[in-house]
Amino acid sequence: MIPVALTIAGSDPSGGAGIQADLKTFSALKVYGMSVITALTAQNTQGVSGLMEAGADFVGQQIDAVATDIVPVAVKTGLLSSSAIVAVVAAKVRQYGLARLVVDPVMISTSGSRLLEADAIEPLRRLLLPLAEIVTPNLAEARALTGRNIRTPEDMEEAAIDIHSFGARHVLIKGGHLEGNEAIDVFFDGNAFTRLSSERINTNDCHGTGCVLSAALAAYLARGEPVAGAVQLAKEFVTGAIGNGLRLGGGHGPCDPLGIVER
Ligand code: PXL
Repeated sequence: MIPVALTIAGSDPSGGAGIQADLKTFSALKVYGMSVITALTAQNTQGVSGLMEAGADFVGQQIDAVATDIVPVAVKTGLLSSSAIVAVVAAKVRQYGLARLVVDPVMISTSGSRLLEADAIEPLRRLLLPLAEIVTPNLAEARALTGRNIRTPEDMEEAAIDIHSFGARHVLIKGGHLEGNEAIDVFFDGNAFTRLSSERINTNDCHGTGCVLSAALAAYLARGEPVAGAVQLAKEFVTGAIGNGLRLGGGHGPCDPLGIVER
């Protein structure tokens, strides 16, 4: 049986991030992908020019349709847009007992557009993080979730303890935006920290990196990997996707989850 994963996220018509990046990643990892769409964005490599939300009830209806027919082994959430969508996603995850939940707490696009309303951060922390097997904030998202200033890997560890205390069972804080030659991520399982380090790849073509990482995590969890192993494999996968960045468009080209040697 093919493993099945579900992404609950927004559409990026330029194909680099969001639902499109997630489905490419699932396919590259030989996982059957399903997609519940929370919002349409109008965007390209240069920025987001519009966002149109699906009604929260209709997001719930999409989840009902898939979860009552093909039960996903792992689920990821990406762009959720509003507190009403956060609330319905959390309620449906509970209703269907969807385990192996990866929460990518998407807040602001690389180009600076708000993708989660400010008043949805608190519901995301209170309703969704307690259901998460793992949550994958970048530095700005970890700051927004904890109120901490984060400048060093030690600060990232302090923030990971806070985020774990909100109920997420594992925390992966992505340090790609830290200064320095290395990209250091901090993984916390509630007991111990692991630092995952990779050489910084000098590229502007990294649109969709966060989406690909969280989708790869969901794919490896769907394939039955334990969380710590899935984190290592997903980090390798996204590093490959960034190394494969495509020089497309006039802004940040997409990273490419396809064409990576499969493990
Ligand atoms: O990477 C965050 C993200 C998630 N989902 C959608 C996006 C973006 C960033 O642009 O467009 C749809």
